[in-house]
Amino acid sequence: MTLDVGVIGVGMIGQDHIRRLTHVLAGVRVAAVTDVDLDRAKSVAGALPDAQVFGDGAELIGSDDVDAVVVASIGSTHEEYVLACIAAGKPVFCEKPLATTREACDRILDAEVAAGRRLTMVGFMRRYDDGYRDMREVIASGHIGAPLLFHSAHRNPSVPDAVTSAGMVVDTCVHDIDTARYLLGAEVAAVQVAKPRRSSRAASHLQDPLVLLLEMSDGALTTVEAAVNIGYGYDIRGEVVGEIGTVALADTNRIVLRRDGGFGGRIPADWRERFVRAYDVELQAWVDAASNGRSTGPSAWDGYAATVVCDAGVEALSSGQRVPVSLRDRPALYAPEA
Ligand code: NAD
Ligand code: ISE
Repeated sequence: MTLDVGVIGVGMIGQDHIRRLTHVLAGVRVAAVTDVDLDRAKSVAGALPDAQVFGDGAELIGSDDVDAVVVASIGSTHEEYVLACIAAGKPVFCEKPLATTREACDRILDAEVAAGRRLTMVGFMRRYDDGYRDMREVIASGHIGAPLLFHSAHRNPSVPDAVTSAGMVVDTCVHDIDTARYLLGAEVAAVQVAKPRRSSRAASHLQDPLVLLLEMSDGALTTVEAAVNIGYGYDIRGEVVGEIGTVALADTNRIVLRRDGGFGGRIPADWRERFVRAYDVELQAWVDAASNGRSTGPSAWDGYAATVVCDAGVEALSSGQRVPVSLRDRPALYAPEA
């Protein structure tokens, strides 16, 4: 069986996901696309074997020619599309964030709980990265003892001027927040933000770099360094310190080059390159589950928890205070997968 997928939002990641759905993954094809920029949607569809262009997301979701939906439009539009997919009973893969406010995420949780089944998967692709998966396995095996600290560094080479300091928290650190929950198996209980000396490469309105301190519900601590004008490449680092050992992401190179009295390797240019395999594995898992009428992976609950922590992070950034995080009770629908 081939899963007919409709893609809403055909910007950078929408086009990258269309490429993998069309040329890399099995059991799926892109049957429909839409974008508020209809010319862009038409041009993307023109390069596909047989994709319809819909005038808007609601039409695409309602079409009998669409079995399942990828939402890759800007974050503020996600709630509307995810709720429409749940109402239509269609599996939806929603790029992060699940939604941009706690209230919007609440509405999505309420809708899924009322539907009585999970339909939403959130695009936290790091959970499908071999390195993070191995780290999690090591932690779970007890090899390093109880985890005490997680240090995460999230460095982007540069960002457009439109990016704000709050945006660095909700758009960039959201991945590290989810990774902390995934690796440590605990929720975030409180957030503080430290503001180091600013990079001279950053726009004048930007607190770059910034450091989040996340207090986890079991007492462990996470530090998140976000830097978005680091210049030298897209660099993702992570290390968990346990009672008797540590486990860290290794450098991702396959080769080491030696010449001119030095040695080195390549640093990825951006998230597409660094996480290319993780995105492939993530979307294949979604396709396989959706084809069997199931959902899998990061759930609406994970999306909700990350957004609530981001809200607290933004408050801590502006107030300079420690901000406690309070989550609603987790519905039984979102009990961790066995
Ligand atoms: P982008 O700006 O390149 O593309 C967004 C697209 O959405 C544009 O084509 C825009 O016209 C379209 N759009 C805007 N409003 C719309 C609407 N109401 N209906 C339909 N389409 C609409 O942005 P991007 O970098 O591709 O990011 C898209 C989403 O993916 C964001 O939520 C972002 O956070 C997420 N993202 C995730 C990762 C990751 O690593 N998982 C990486 C990049 C982006
Ligand atoms: C982008 O939206 C992503 O999700 C990338 O994974 C992240 O590294 C980048 O900072 C964000 O802008």
